[in-house]
Amino acid sequence: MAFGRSSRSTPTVEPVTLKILVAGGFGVGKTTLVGAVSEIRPLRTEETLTEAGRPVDDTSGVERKSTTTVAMDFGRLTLREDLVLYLFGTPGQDRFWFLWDELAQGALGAVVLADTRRLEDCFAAVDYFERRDIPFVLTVNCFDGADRYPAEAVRSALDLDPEVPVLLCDARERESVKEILVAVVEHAAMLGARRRGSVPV
Ligand SMILES: Nc1nc2c(ncn2[C@@H]2O[C@H](COP(=O)(O)OP(=O)(O)O)[C@@H](O)[C@H]2O)c(=O)[nH]1
Ligand SMILES: [Mg+2]
Repeated sequence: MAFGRSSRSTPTVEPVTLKILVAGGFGVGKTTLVGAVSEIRPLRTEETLTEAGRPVDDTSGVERKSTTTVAMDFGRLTLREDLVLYLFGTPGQDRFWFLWDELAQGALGAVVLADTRRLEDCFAAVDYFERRDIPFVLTVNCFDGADRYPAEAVRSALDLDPEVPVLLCDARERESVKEILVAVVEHAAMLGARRRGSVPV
């Protein structure tokens, strides 16, 4: 990008990279959300197993199994020249809970996606982030045909802390998803500043 610029231009800075988790129940739109904003082709674990795993795994005879085991999403979004988000979709299936602690290492914050038709599917994710003090934004993915509820109704149904942002999105829309991710960064920054004592509680 800096190629051909005059020597007077500001030197390109190394961007800050932030890790954000995308959690929620199975089928709530995690893969869709990551795919909607990612600048890189979303990496799915199917591909990891078949491509990266090829030299070590002898998959002969179990090809079908190796491509259906786990679904985890990975994506990247440059919010600004100096700020890049890496998105990690947490596995929705209960049997992959053991991966969450690895994924959560170094995460700035999280998006918990919810579908108001099956709100209980996000309880586990909400609990997980609350217990570990990982900042999160509760995001209702507005499926066609699902009733709309005011944010406060969702907050009270989930018994969320008053300061947890409750937002609506369409996981298929890039701009909608971007707003959610910006909200996660801002919420985490606010909590971080408060923990450091630089803003009044
Ligand atoms: N109408 C609608 N469909 C959606 C939306 N988000 C996801 N879907 C669909 O819901 C299904 C499950 O989404 P997916 O992203 O695979 O869920 P995941 O299991 O959380 O990764 C897919 O068929 C999506 O196309 C949305 O915002 N609106
Ligand atoms: Mg998925």
